[in-house]
Amino acid sequence: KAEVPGPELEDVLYEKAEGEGIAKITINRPERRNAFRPETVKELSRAFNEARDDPDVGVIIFTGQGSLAFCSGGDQHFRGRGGYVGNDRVPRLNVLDLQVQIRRLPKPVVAMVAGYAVGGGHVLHMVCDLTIAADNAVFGQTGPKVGSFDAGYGCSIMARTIGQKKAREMWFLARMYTAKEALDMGLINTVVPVARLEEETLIWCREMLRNSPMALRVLKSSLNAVDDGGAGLQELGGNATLLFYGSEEGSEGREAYVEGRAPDFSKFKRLP
Ligand code: 2NE
Repeated sequence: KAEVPGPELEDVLYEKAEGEGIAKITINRPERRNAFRPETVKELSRAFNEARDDPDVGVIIFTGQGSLAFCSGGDQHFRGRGGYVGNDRVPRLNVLDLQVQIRRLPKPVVAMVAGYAVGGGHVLHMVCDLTIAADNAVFGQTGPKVGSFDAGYGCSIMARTIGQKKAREMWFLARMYTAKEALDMGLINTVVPVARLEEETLIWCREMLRNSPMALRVLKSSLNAVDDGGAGLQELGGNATLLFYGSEEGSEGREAYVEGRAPDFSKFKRLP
């Protein structure tokens, strides 16, 4: 178990494998199939921020407690007019902000799915970089059955991942799909027996951790940029600035300013 600054977490568990570079964030509401309420999402956001800011963390596993569900979406008992209503009585759809946070987090986020990943829970696994599923996993969008939909990333990332026809099928019919079907349509990366889920997820995480963190960071933002428009380019551009600040050429500009002299960029080649 690791600490997340601020009030104690109630709906979420945050753990770090010491010396491994892996953080694990778990939705801990198994009695509701890990459905989220506004407070759950706020806690998830804090945990993801902690994992992002921690230089020892290179990969994040996102999962649900128990083997019956990854996440069953928004907790319908908390749904009001205008969104999900939390302790402050304000209706909100703060899970959309969490999706953006995971999408832009500059480290790989791996969804580890056992049981149901449905509704808003299905969108959460889709915004993760990889999905490792147990053979008991079930995937689907239930929104149209309960008077809801996610017309943001819930549609755009899905269509990009499995294609327009399959995405329309998944949303319009609101069927459930087995792990094998999800694998066949390219919705997830692999399927393993439920007893081996964590072991297999760790193998994938460790393999990524052996690779260059900067390469993974830039690749994630580049894969996002294709679909995320101006925000995607801003994310990719930020990585270019980050790399430039580490270069001699970038440093020359700063040093010249601090030293009160004109910068000398003449020694830096204009590469073809
Ligand atoms: C997930 C599923 C298929 C599981 O079925 P099963 O048979 O394994 O369990 P059961 O008995 O349905 O659920 C166990 C307990 O969890 C609660 C149930 O009400 C039940 O409670 P008790 O009767 O024991 O008291 N539970 C499960 N999911 C819940 C939920 N989402 N909200 C509140 N309570 C929930 C089955 O439970 C199911 O179909 N669940 C509903 C899935 C769903 O429709 N989710 C919302 C989609 S909309 C959404 O997430 C969304 C969006 O569209 C846009 C923005 C933000 C969110």
